[in-house]
Amino acid sequence: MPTANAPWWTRAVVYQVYPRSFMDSDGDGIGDLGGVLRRLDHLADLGVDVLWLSPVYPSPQADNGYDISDYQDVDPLFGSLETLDELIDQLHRRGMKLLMDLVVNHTSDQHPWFMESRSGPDSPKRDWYWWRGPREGFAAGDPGAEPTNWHSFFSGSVWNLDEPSGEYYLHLFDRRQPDLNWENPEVREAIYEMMRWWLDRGVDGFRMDVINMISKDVDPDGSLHDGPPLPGGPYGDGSASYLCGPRIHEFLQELHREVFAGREGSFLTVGEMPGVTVEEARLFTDPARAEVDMVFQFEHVDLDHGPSKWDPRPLRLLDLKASFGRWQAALADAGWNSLYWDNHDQPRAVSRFGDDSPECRRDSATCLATLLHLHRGTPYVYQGEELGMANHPFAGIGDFRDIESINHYAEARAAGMPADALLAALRRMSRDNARTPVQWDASPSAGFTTGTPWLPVNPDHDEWNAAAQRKDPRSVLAHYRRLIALRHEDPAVALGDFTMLLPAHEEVYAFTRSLDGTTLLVVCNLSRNPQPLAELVPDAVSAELVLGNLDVADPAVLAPWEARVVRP
Ligand code: ISL
Repeated sequence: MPTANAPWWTRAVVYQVYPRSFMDSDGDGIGDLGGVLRRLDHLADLGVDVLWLSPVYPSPQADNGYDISDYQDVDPLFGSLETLDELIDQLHRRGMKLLMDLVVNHTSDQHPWFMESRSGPDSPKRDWYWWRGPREGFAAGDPGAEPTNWHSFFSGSVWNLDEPSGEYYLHLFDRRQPDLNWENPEVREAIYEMMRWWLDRGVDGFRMDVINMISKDVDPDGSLHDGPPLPGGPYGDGSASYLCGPRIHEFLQELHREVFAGREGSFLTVGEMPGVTVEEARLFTDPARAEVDMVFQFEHVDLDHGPSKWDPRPLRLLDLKASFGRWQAALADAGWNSLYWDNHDQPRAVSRFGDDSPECRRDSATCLATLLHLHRGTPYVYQGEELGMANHPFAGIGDFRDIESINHYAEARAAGMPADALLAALRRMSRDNARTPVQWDASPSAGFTTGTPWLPVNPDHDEWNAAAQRKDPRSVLAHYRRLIALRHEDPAVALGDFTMLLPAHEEVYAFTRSLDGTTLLVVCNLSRNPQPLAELVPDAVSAELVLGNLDVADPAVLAPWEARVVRP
């Protein structure tokens, strides 16, 4: 990425709103667009540039809106198209942009496209989805008759039998989320038309849900193939057939051409890409190829568990350094990184990678933030992360609402896994940790709603809330504000070259960012142990402090969870 003429989003910070849990304006216990409008000053005060809005479209809410039944409207649960227009307008007045969530790998099974497709094998939209007969030698409905052995992200088979036609349809996620068939050009054109409609309405870009799954590896005769068997069950791993499939680059280039080419404006596209490799990411984000501006990759959030996310393990800092270091290097001269710890699918970073004990919570949250925001790439802040919100103390399985958690528990219990072990994994890894209401103040419902919140507020909100932090210059919130301002002020934060230091140190994460002869040195102590900075990075000791998360007690020692950005 050349420094001159670098796109606007290299200097931007994106804030993700998960509307259901952000702010409720009508007392039904579910956040809504009216609530987002009421809290825009929080975003402006933080200094973020872009709001990414998780889905607000009409939806049966099987997966909290990631199951869309109408792409061109707003669910009454959240407001109306008029409220959304008001949001676009209010954001633009404050100099912010709006990124819509684009979920086009699949629709809801209640989308008119799917209802038409399901009406029978002769439907003109039959081929808009993936319909297949039972496996050869099997009758529809027989155990093992599914066309392939792939396991769904949300448990069970990816195939659901439609009794009347005796055919199965594909759903990589829940059975209420059938996959669209991007091989069909009519499907692609319908999607591009819908995207152009949103841009005409004034939105500034899209976060593209599981966009690297839209191209499936299908034979010319329509066959799809089994994947290698997964341990402990009848299913296989189909990912080789749907992650970055054969036509993915072609589809994204076509999308870019059909939707953005020749359009006036400054847009942002970010593709969510589970399982994407750094080599592929470089291709996706090379501006010369005109596919997407950046991708969400998952390598760093996959480091603290085994092959399944439900098998959590402690993060080893060396693994994190190796991973981030590789992504920084590989996208240094072409392509661009997105930077995140948290989103609506991930447990809270302070509980997961930091230390949410009372002594370390504030310092580890601000240390992690400093580490991430000083990398080269565009940082994403997930609602509540800027307050140091932590995982929720879920008591039992009845407290969880997420389809992924609930399905996994049922499947694993049926396979004989003990309830205690399952609950322990859910408490650490469930997506519901990210989805408890934002903690605005210390009142009983944390200022989120006047009704009963759809997911309980974290009991720690009496201490950890925005109102308290706004008044406190040492708060996590104040620290995020400073980090975001620093990116806006200092071009080296946005565009400087990245060099990893101390790659083999197990507790200190250190690196430099250099641009046009100026250098920033970043040192972060990701542990409870004081670190001899004078020995480790002598240059950092007497350097000018640009930003730090603690009052420096001893310049030669990096205190537990201390982070410093200095100019040597
Ligand atoms: O959350 C995950 C970790 O277990 C992933 O498997 C997640 O489902 C994957 O990252 C895709 O996420 C996106 O698509 C899903 C939706 O449920 C997620 O909320 C969304 O971010 C299906 O639309």
